[in-house]
Amino acid sequence: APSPIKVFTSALCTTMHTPAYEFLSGAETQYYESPARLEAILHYLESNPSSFEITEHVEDFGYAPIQRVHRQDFLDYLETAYKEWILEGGHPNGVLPATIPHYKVARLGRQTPVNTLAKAGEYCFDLSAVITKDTFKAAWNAAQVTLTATKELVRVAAEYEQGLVEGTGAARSNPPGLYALVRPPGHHAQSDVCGGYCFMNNVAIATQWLIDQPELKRKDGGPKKIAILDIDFHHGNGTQEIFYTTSNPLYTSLHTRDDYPYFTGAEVEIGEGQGVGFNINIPLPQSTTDDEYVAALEKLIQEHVVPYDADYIMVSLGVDTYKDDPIAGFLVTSDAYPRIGNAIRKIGLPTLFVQEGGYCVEKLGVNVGGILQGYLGKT
Ligand code: OKP
Ligand code: ZN
Repeated sequence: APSPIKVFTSALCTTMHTPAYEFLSGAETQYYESPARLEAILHYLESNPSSFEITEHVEDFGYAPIQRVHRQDFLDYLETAYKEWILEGGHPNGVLPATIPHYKVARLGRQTPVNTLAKAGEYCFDLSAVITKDTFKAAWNAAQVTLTATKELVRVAAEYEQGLVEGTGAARSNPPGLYALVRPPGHHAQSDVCGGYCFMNNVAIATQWLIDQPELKRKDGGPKKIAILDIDFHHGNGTQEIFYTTSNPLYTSLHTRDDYPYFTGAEVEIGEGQGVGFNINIPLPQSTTDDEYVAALEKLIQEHVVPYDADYIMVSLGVDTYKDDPIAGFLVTSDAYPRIGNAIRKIGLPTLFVQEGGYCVEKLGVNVGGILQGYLGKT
């Protein structure tokens, strides 16, 4: 039988970064990326103790792994923006831009942003990434929780490999699974711009950390290879950008072709330089059903993820594919999630699931839980 999934989270994920509102279609609405999301998932996991082992133990990996992925000027901005905003008379809900350097304007000439509002526009691409007094700390915490889970991934993966060699441990059909239950999410955060509720790219930071570990090597002496599977409804423009010119990791994404973030996620975005062929976008129509989604995922896995021959799988886990998601959603029902988890299990590699989106709070537990249970082979 598979071991329970180790879940890494922290109380700070629910107490920090709580903007009161955002703007959707010009209207002031509740902030959908809320602590209630995390609480709902945690509640589901706690009521299924045979499948999940929850820990709030968080190690401090410091600043270096974050600096490997994000530019220092951007990080400094995230850390200081709110204080400066308030000093300049900004609204206490948090920092939001008023003017964003649209490319048609920016090509007329670029100036180094010094003004508070100019910086808000320079470092943010939409109106959903509200910076509050503790947003930097919240994003930092989410990254550290994800890194803690990643360190454990290395340990269980080594155990699993040993088991396979000796034929005594888990069979190929029961690869170990871990889950970082974090917020704010990360996959829209690029190296130097926040947006889409994301400030620091948790999956990118953890992936780069794995690649950077000097003692973690493949048989050929090269760094471990990671395949990222982004199953959030939205395209992960941040993760794509961060790894666009490298062949490790492989970035793969299934996402809406018709919705946010609109300007990225096309199939023709295949990577650049060394990265050509290592960025795989599969845009899907709004009408995508359970069967169509699972078929697209299985095809992506067979054609791209398996041939890549990775050592670890990182899943950007969003369940905003769900049909009743208030800001997103295909026609996907709760029945699809265990099937999705099962398809990922069949890759047969140690996998870290990292929480991204999903906003239908009432169904978040059963939907996220469905993927994880499916990964455990419980369908
Ligand atoms: C973050 B994640 C769409 C409104 C878009 C921002 C959405 C960010 C999604 N109607 N607002 O990928 O779940
Ligand atoms: Zn999303």
